[in-house]
This record gives sequence, C-alpha cells and structure tokens, in this order.
Amino acid sequence: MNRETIHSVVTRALASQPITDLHTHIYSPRFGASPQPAGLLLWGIDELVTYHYLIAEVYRVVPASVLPYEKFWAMSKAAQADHIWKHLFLERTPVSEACRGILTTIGKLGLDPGEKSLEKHRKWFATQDPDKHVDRVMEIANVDSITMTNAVFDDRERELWLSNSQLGGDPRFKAVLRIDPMLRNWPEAVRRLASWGFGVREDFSGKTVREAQRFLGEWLDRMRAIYVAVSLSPEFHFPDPGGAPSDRVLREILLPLLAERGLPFAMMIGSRLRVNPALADAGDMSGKADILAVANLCHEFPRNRFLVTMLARENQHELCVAARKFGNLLVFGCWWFLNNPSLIEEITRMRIELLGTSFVPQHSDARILEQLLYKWEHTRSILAKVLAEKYADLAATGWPLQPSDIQRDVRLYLRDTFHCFVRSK
Ligand code: HDL
Ligand code: ZN
Repeated sequence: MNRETIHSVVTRALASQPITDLHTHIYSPRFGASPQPAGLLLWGIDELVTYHYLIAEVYRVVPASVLPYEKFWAMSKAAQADHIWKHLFLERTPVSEACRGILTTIGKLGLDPGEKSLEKHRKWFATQDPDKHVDRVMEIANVDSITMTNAVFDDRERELWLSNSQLGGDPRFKAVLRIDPMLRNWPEAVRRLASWGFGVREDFSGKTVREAQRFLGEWLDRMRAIYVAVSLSPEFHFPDPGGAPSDRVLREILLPLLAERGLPFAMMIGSRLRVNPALADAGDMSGKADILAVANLCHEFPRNRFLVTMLARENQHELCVAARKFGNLLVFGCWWFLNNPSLIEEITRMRIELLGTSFVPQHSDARILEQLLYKWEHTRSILAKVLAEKYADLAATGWPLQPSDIQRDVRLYLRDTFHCFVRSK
C-alpha cells in the first residue's frame, strides 16, 4: 500500500470503528436532563456555548474588571451563552479548539455552522427529545458506550442513586465510582462517611478500614461500576513523604478491595483545583506531577490494574516510559488542556513509538452530550494523520501491512484494549 492508500484505509477504519469512550461527564437521561434544574444530563446549544472552557476564554476578552464574576454567574444560561457568542464568535474569530468544537458540533447535527444567531439553534434543540437525542449523537459520533463519572460525594448524584435503583440500567452508559475526597481530603471524607453511618475515624482506628471498604463495596454494587477513579493534584506522591492519609487509604482500603473485585483504579494526575475560584469549574489549572508515584503503585500492587492519564504535557514522555515497565499500567487520553490537535498529535506519535498498540489514545471528557460529536471528529482526524504516517514508515521496511491489520489495531485503540483492561465484554 502506498501513502495515499494507507491514509484512506486508516481514515475509513477510524470512521467505521465504534468507540467506547472511557471517561466522560455525560449522564444517562435517567439522571434528569437540562434545563431541569436538578437534571445531570447537560445538552443543547446554551450548555455547549457555556462549557467551562469557553467561560475561561471569554474572561480573557471581557475581564472581571468589566464583567464581575458574580454578575456573570447571576445571568441566565442563555444570557451567558449570548455573552460568549458575542465576544468569541461574532466580535472575534472562533479559532480556539473549544470554539471550533461548537461549530463542528453544529455542522455534525446538520445545522448551519455559519448561522450568526443562537436563536435558530435554540429553536431546533427545543424540538429534540433528550433520550432520542442521545441515540442520534452516539450514532453520528459512532460511540457505542459512554462511561460516566459518578461522584458519590456529590449530594445531588448520591441522592439520585439512593432514590432510584434503576438509575444504572441504561445500556448505553457505564458507571464509574469517583471518590476524590477519599484521597484529596481524608478528614472531609471521614466526616461524610460517618454522617452516612459508616464507622470510620480520621486516625484509621477501630473498624475504619472495614467500614470504608463496606462503603466502597455498596456503591460499586449499586452503580455496577466498571472502575474507580480519582483526580489527583500535582503534589500527589506515593508513598507520601509526609505520610499523608492517602498512603493508608490506598494501601489498606482501596487497592486490596479493587484487587479482590478485579476492578481497575483510574488516576488522573496533575489537576490544581480552583486557582481562580471565581471561575468555578473553569478555575482549575494543570501542574507537573510525580511519575514515581505511579511506578511505585504499579510495582507495590501487581494484582491491581491502573488506568492513568496526566495533565501536564511535561509528564507525557515519563508516563510512556513508566508504562514500558509495568503491564498493569494502561496509559490513556489527552486529558483536558492536552485535548488540542497539536498536543494530541505530539503525544500520540510518542506513545505509538514507545508503546505500539498498547495504550488508549483518547477519551472525550465530554460534559455536554453533543461534545461527543466534535471531540471525536477532531481526534479521529489527528489519529488518521499520525497512524497513516506510522504505517507508511512500517510499510517502507517491506513489512506486508494489510488493511485488516489496520482495522484490528484501530479496534484495539478505540475499544478493545479498554474493554479487556476492565474485563468487560
Ligand atoms: O476531574 C476531571 O474529571 C476533569 O476532567 C474535570 O472534570 C475538568 O473540569 C474537565 O472537564 N476537563 O475536561
Ligand atoms: Zn473528566
């Protein structure tokens, strides 16, 4: 196959391969849908345009000295969207990745990306039924399974699960137990668990380990969770030089339980939260983190499987090298501030060169349903470019590369490596 043929085979293989999206913040419509105030499924043009990435970007153009944060947050969702649309799309060129994503999404839905007013789009979305819309978006994006992020320490989410046992039954979605406070703020986690009737103490005395594992076990069962996840700060170390509680939570509570249940543990490392609290979800930053923590965990817990992504570009090469040392480490995604074409290209090229086919190139991290359309469209085109280049280099050695080889690899990259790692069928 010559370069042109390889590129078209790769492009077709990527387009036709259903994707299992291993990390998103999208919810099944069973959790309620916006604009219902308590609805957790976010969808529609106003949610898309007020994505926290765009709130951060509009505050670079209209600073808080002009529009105080509290005034913005007091605006209606539509008014916030109009503000963002005016400043980032009408008065400036929507050239950033998050802006371009909105236009890709609008186009993929068959609407006019050149439409200058949000009103027409609002009218179209108002005629959509959320549940059917989920099917349509998954079909267009060619995503066969959406992995949720189910934050058990979030009151709204926890109450919904306790009040509705059918919540986890939507076959299009899989649940993930997200437990950040247990590793980022143990005193707070102990307070919450104790208030829910679990006999835990900050000093780990008494029945703390057993009771914390009972808590985790109950939620793993209730959610039928396919893995447990946390986001960790750049200062995360294992073991922690200061003997942070996270050492004991990992060693005595979480990892033995996950090993026994055969479930992976996902660590998303490098998020420095709320450096600008007034921006809320848009106020987080990235930071270089300690790869040795990952290597130490993989080494000390060979019966556990670790899904890891890191937020700093500077950590990516070291993470690939660590993955070469530990088969129980699966590297995934170009997370958050790395989910941009220039960085997806750089990181994916590096990972293919160091890890071959044994990694998961991407997750969408989508928060709003329709973001699946642009996040996967943009990623597929970058993957096509990088994979075509790598296969052309391979073909140049005289290796008899076949289209079926490429299809098999693409299936591994976009679906099967993850399914095998979480042991789901
Ligand atoms: O902690 C996480 O899962 C991150 O992905 C955050 O949700 C972040 O705000 C985000 O949406 N990144 O894309
Ligand atoms: Zn996320």
